[in-house]
Amino acid sequence: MPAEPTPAKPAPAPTALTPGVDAPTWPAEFAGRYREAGYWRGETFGGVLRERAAAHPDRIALVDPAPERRVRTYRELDEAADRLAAGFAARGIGRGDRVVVQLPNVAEFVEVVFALFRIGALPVFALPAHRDTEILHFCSFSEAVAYVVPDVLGGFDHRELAARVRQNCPGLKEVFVVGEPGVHTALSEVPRDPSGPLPGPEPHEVAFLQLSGGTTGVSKLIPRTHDDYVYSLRGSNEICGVDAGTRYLVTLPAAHNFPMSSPGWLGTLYAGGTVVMCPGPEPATAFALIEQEGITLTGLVPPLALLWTEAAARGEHDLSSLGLVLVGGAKYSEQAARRLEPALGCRLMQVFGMAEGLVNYTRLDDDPETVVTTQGLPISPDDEIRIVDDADQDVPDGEFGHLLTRGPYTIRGYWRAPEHNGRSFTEDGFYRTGDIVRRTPSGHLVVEGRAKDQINRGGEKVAPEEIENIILAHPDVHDVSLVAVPDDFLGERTLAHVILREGAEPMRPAAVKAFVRARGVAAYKIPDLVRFVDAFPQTGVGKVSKKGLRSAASAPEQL
Ligand code: OOB
Repeated sequence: MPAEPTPAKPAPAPTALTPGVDAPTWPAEFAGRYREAGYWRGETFGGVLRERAAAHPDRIALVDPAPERRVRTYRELDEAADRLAAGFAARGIGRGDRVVVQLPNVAEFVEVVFALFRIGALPVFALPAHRDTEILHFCSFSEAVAYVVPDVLGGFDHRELAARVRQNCPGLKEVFVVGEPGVHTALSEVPRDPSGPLPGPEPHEVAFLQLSGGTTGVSKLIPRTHDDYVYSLRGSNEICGVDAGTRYLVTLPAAHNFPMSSPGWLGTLYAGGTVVMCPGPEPATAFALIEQEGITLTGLVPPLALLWTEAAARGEHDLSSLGLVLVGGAKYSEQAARRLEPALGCRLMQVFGMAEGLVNYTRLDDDPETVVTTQGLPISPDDEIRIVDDADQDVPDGEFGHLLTRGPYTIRGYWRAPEHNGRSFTEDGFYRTGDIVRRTPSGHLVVEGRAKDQINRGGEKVAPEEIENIILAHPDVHDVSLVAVPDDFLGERTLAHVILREGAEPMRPAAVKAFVRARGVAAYKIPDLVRFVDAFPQTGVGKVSKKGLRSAASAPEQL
């Protein structure tokens, strides 16, 4: 009998990435340990959706309530992801390619992201608030081949932004628009005929790039793998009791790590639950949806938790389906935390997480004092926590220090940033979080402050250097320093101290703000306050003393 011809092995899919170079990864010894412990199970996002669609095709995966209610079952979401993946592939998007996704909380967000996961292309998660400066940086630094935008959002035309970015970023071949495309391509026009199975990614590969809050001039990109992120979802689901009956409201921007994975919309889909997109976080919109959709779970930043607590007291909506609200992203004051459960009639859980990895939660069986006074325990028994002094020596138990961490879902380095990685990670791979914490006898972490040069404006992170560099470009500005000032609502606001050049005409604060706005940055980064000064306080070694500026700013006679 003639021998069967051996089928030709498919050629390995080309990938533009060099593992371990673009994205530093875990040493083999650690990866082996994490697999053996059952944290990394070889799942991919595309594969998970496929399995859920096979197991319960008709269950509702996704609800997009506005402008008219649209519903996707697991089967429909799975098929939509396949068709769009084929369409993207036909437009030349391949495995390892980067695609900047800047969409609000709409069903298309989830479809686009799963289509890219199926191809093995990497979404780069921009926030809807980002503007020219940030988007151009994400597109050029990640060498993105495509950019996905809404048409107009909150009166801002993202198609015009995309056209400007395209002019300055020749590698960007495609712009896909959800809605009216203008000069670009409508997402709905991307061909949807599946052309056969695509070579999907491997579980150890990078799945997407998240954004760091940033401490330097530009945001760093955070490479997360399927293996590590899926583990953080499973761990979060277990802690928060997420299951097929969970109805999660995506209140914060879907692109942020907190509503994505803590446990977020991805955790909810992993568990076979239902994700409901919230078009705006204000109580009027969100409360109506909680009532209509029987929402059981959501996540909020502290300023929103305050607003919700106050609004719930008015009793205009039935919020009784809500079982648990997570609050995190910035320090939640103990006084505010005490008021949430009685006002909303549900449980509170604090979450202290970071896009780089480590996530801590208070637990459902913690006593109520622990829930309102701490920021929780890590997800994993293999999350290693060190609390150290300025010389990297461990501080005695219970004392404050810098939080360092290493573990099965904390990155070992930023995307293409070897120099920065040298500063942000210890030689043995611990991430320097920049947070100052102490540990209680039960192991719960309490966030006491921050050593990193970052301002946390109610969960939205501002890197002072980024904004200082923009203001310095003003011809009349000699020097500038951006600091945080305490704020009852946001926790912190930004204050720019500006020294004008000799002989420059006096300037108004509004002119500085307008200058920053005109350079095209997210609105939350525009200084809240501007003060003109003749000189900055100096530290002992002649550096600008940000501490001096902060305390001068909070002195009552100066405000
Ligand atoms: C979350 O992620 P990022 O990457 O926007 O910001 C991380 C930083 C932390 O290093 C810390 O400085 C601050 O935000 N932070 C908190 C906090 N949660 C985050 N500071 C005090 N108390 C908290 N509860 O913000 C994030 C990611 C996943 C889940 C939740 C939040």
